[in-house]
Order: sequence, then C-alpha cells, then structure tokens
Amino acid sequence: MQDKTCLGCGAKLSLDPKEVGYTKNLDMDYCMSCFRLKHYKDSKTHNHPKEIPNIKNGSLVLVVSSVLYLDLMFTYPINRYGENLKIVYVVNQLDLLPPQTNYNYLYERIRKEANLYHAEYQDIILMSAIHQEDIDKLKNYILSYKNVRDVYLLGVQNSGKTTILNALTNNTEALVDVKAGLTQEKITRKFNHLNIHDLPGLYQDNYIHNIMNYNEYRKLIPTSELKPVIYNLKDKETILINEIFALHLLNGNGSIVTYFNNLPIKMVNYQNLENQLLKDFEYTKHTFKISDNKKYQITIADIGIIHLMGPKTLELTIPKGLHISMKEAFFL
Ligand SMILES: Nc1nc2c(ncn2[C@@H]2O[C@H](COP(=O)(O)OP(=O)(O)OP(=O)(O)O)[C@@H](O)[C@H]2O)c(=O)[nH]1
Ligand SMILES: [Mg+2]
Repeated sequence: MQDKTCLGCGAKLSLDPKEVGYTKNLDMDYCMSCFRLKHYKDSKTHNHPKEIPNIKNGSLVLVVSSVLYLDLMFTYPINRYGENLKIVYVVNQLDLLPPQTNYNYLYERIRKEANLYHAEYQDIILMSAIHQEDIDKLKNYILSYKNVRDVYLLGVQNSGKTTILNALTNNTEALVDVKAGLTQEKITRKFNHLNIHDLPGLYQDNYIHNIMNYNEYRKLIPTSELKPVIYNLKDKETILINEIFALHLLNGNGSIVTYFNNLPIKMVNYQNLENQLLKDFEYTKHTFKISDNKKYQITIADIGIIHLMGPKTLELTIPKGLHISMKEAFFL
C-alpha cells in the first residue's frame, strides 16, 4: 500500500512525533502541523526543507519568484537539477505592485538581470496567481509544450508555487500560507495529460523567518498591494521602519519611497537610534553609495523595497542575518 501523505504539505503521515508528517491518527488527511496551521494559524513545527528533489530530464520547470524579491531570482543553479530542462521564469504576485506599474519596463529590466546571470530560459511570465485570467493564460502556455509530460513548480518559499498548483488543478487541499517552507514534500496532481509537481521551496536562509517566529513575521510579509510612502529626507536625517530597520542619509538629499506591508515608519534622531531599535536583535550596518541619477532599489529580504535616486550615500541598519541588496530599480 502506498504511504498516505498530508494533503497540506505533502509529508508522509506518520505516528512518530519526530517525523514532519506526525499525526495522532493515520485516518487524518492533514499532519498535526498542517492541521494546526489550517485551523488555528499556529505553526511551531515543520522544519524548512533543504533537499532539491530530482527533476525528470526534459521536463518543463516553472521557476516561480515573487516580484518582491527579484534580486535573487537568477542565482539558483536550476540547470543542475536535471538535463534538458525547459526553464520558464514565472514572476508572481504582480498585484503587490502599484497599479500604475509599467510592466514593459519591469519585463525588460528582468531580462537584463537574466542576461547578467547568463540565465538560459524559454520565457519570462509576469502574473498573479490570484487572477483567473493569468491562470488561464498559464494553462494555455503549459499546454503549448506538446512533448512535455511533467511540469515542476520550483522556487523560494512563499513565491506562490502551491497557490499556482491549486489554481491550475482547481483543488485547494494543499495549504498556502506565508509560513516559510510550508510544502515539505513534492505534491503531484494531474492537469489534463500532464503531471504537475509542486516542490518544497528552495530554502533561502537569510529571509525574515530566520530571525523571527511565524506569529511575528506573518504580519510583516506583504500579501496585498504595497502602498508607496514617500519621505523627503535631508542630509543626515534618519527614518526608522517597524523599529527594526533604519535608513540614514550620510550624504545627499531627496525623496525615498518605501514599499512595506503598512509597517510603522517615523523620523528619528540618529544619535539616539540604538535606543529606538527593538532590543530583540543584533544589528548590522550596510553602506550604499549611488553616484549617478538612476533609480535604485534596496530589497530587504522578503519584507519590502526602498526606491531612491542618486547621487546619495546611505547607511542601512538591519537585524543581523537578513539579506539585503541594492540594484537598479525593477519597477518605476
Ligand atoms: N497577493 C498575492 N498573494 C499570493 C499570490 N500567490 C501566492 N500568494 C500568497 O503568498 C503566500 C505563499 O503562497 P504559497 O503558495 O504557500 O507559496 P509557496 O511557494 O508554495 O511556499 P512554500 O511551500 O513555503 O515553498 C500565501 O499567503 C499566498 O496566499 C499572488 O499572486 N498574489
Ligand atoms: Mg508550497
């Protein structure tokens, strides 16, 4: 008899409390951890998956990324996971960006980034898994690969892989949530004649789940449109974001546009910054210098984006263990 797997995360159901798919009763459809997440929004167990499952040679691989953290999109060695893979980059959660976003610019900017990393791919698709018309287009796109039998959804945690699986197959049994590393094992379903495989997320160490527990970080991760908030900062002025990030202008002045999940932001006195940062974390400082007058984007882990134009020098204070990058802006 085949092992029964949890409908929520794909883990093998087990009566052993040390296993990820632990349940008290093998007649249950969900493991204990998924049951608690589904019904009580509580998540204390489930470790993050680290293994990359084998991908059958010649398959179609949809590499899914949230539009929020495009800075790392082309850094994963996808080609190494199988041979003759047909790789398609899917930029999801487009609805998080302001409605006036210029998608042609976004697309060309992503292509430029792909070239920088010498990424090989069939296409780049911009979409929102929550929009039915985008899902319908994706269905037709997948079906246009006549010789393909297996389609894999691969990408970092929270990029929306399981949401896409559910939408493509009209089935909401698999759990979706901002819980990082929710899907534990491959979940396979039929879509027409194809097998669609939802893979556990590629584990990104230095995202917000690395420094906070689920109940804290779930309020920070954006799940709906990010409203830009503009600050006109002068030389040596500082803003404090959610008491854990600070941006200080070392040199230059002008507007800074922040995109976060309604996080509280206020101007503070730099001399007194240490006392205003939450004591729960150790902090590090990063200095960025912009010499030209192009628009740049600072991406803070999976939490938000700051836009700014040069020339400027700024210092960012963030909790130690979080990823941060500065690149030419992906959207305007
Ligand atoms: N606004 C918006 N939210 C989305 C979209 N796609 C997924 N989400 C949300 O993003 C969160 C993560 O979605 P999942 O489908 O669980 O992500 P995943 O890639 O399967 O994550 P792991 O299983 O942890 O690797 C959930 O809260 C989803 O509701 C989208 O297109 N737009
Ligand atoms: Mg998932």
